[in-house]
Amino acid sequence: MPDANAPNQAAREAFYTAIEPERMSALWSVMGEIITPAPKSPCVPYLWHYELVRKRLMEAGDLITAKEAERRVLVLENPGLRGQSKVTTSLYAGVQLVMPGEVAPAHRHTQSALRFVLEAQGGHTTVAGERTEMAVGDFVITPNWEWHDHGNEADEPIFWLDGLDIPLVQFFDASFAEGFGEDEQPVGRPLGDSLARYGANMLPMGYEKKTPTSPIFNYPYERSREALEQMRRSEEWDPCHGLKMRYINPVDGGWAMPTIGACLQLLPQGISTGKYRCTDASVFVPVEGSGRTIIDGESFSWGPRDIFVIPSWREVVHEADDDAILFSFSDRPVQEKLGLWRERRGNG
Ligand code: 1HN
Repeated sequence: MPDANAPNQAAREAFYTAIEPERMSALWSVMGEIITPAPKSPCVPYLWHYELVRKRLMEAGDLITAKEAERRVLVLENPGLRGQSKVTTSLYAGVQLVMPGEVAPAHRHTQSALRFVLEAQGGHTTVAGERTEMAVGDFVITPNWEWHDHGNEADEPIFWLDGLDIPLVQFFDASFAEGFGEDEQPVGRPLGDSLARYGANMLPMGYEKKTPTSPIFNYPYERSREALEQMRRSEEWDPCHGLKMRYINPVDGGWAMPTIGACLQLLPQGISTGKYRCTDASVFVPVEGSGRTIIDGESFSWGPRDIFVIPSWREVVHEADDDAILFSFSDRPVQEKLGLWRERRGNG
């Protein structure tokens, strides 16, 4: 930071004023703000209680149909990023409601989406000609530029969390979108086709990787939960994460989506995790259990379906009152590809 009491300070100020209309500025007066010694984000920690989000969504259900809204979603906007429709600097989150009998019409866009199902008695999404039924805890992917529509033929409303890479696509000025022209796209494959083809630790002979996104588009909760239950028997807990698994693309073992990394973790009853920080801001959704997460000393108590955000490089401790299962997502795949991702355990 240059000395504000320098003998020629007035001349310096005059110089800055002179070059401003010439669209130049002095790096030395802004360098400390743009190259920080550690991440310094306007994104802040926050928690949305599911009960409140659900109540507001039901009110929205009386005000507008899914078809009229195109997507009936309440955006979860980070209080530090107001007016930007962002939950973190790089990601978007919202909660979507589809009422019985409704359809959210088919469209496609260059933003990739994930769904994490919060409440469902039925309901489906169709992606690229294949339909999948949605059950609580399922992790469902809509790859970029694939047609997708949602429907609910059950008697109860369906709610899910949407996570999209909207701010990343915006950053690159690479947004394209179009409607299909009909409410629903034709279904050309049987239910469960992708999971059978790609989710059984086998690949069809001659399979060639053509896209960066996993060919599995519904990772059923039942299976992921069972994996964690089986693993816990070995009692090899990570001090900072309990038991944490990442959803993978079975074609290459990488993340299931190129821009968003998703994980499911088990925190055993009574755990208080070791201090941890990392450069990827994350959105967390507890599925089972209750506890609290302490972010830079501030405690956020959570139960099933609450949604909270941890910004980059904040010190985090999780405490579970009973066995807890947490889903989370972040931009970690992007940071890893760019060689930016870092973590730190313990103090520091
Ligand atoms: C979208 O297409 C969905 O398909 C949800 O359900 C949320 C937010 C912004 C832009 C597109 C969906 C969205 C979205």
